[in-house]
Amino acid sequence: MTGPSPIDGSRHLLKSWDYRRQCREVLEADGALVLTGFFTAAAVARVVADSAPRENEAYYALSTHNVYLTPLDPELADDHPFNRQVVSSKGLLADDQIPADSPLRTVYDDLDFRDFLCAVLGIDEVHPYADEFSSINIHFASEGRELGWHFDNSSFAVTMMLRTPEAGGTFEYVARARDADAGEMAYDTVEAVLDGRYPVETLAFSPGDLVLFRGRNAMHRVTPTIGAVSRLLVVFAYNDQPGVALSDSALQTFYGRTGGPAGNQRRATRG
Ligand SMILES: O=C(O)CCC(=O)C(=O)O
Repeated sequence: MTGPSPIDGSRHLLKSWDYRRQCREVLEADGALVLTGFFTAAAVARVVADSAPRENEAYYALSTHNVYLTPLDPELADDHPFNRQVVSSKGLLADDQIPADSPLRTVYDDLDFRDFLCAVLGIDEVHPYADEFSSINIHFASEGRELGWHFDNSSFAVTMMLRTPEAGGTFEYVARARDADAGEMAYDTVEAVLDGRYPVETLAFSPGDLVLFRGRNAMHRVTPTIGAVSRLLVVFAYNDQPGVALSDSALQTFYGRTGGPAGNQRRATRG
């Protein structure tokens, strides 16, 4: 893309170590960071104009899963928190469906943006996925569609709201529901959340806002869209190591198709 940057650099000083430190402190304290007005209004309008008419090309994956995004355990009862099923009915456009000149690519590839992410997330490097589907995705949720409660497999998520619905489409979460690195499953919390007995927080964000979120320990969902306007959101997915691609079975699950020859790519899971 040519022309003005899609990032509002006057509000978000990506190269400033002070700004990076402030952002990192918020992310560490809250498990979530919302950078208001990160994407310019012109860039949001352009991406919505490019993608909204293509909602009918979105892929809708199989819609039930457990909160851990794993296969079920037949040794456990169907109503055990590990096996409880939730519905995810959003659709998506994969990276290979996003135009080469999209402002989303300008942001995704921007080295200052990547350095900023590393500094805020406390990691050394971020790299694109080595498969052709996973790096940038656009999620669509038309009326009644939702994303069920889950923990992510990846340690961080980077998203940007493109369009909010008339109502619903609310991001709800339970921060620090578990410590995944310590092997915690948090069955009591998971059960209470699924039963609606646990207090949950909501994260408010608007078109153009960038969200950094630690979803491996925070259980989260997006409530069903209400009204005729579909919710549109971008996911920028990175790896902290180069050359990592999703496995063919994960690609089949998330995108309904697999890529070309795997070559010597490293394969990973995601969610
Ligand atoms: O739609 C959103 O706001 C968040 C998406 C999300 O949590 C996910 O893809 O795991």
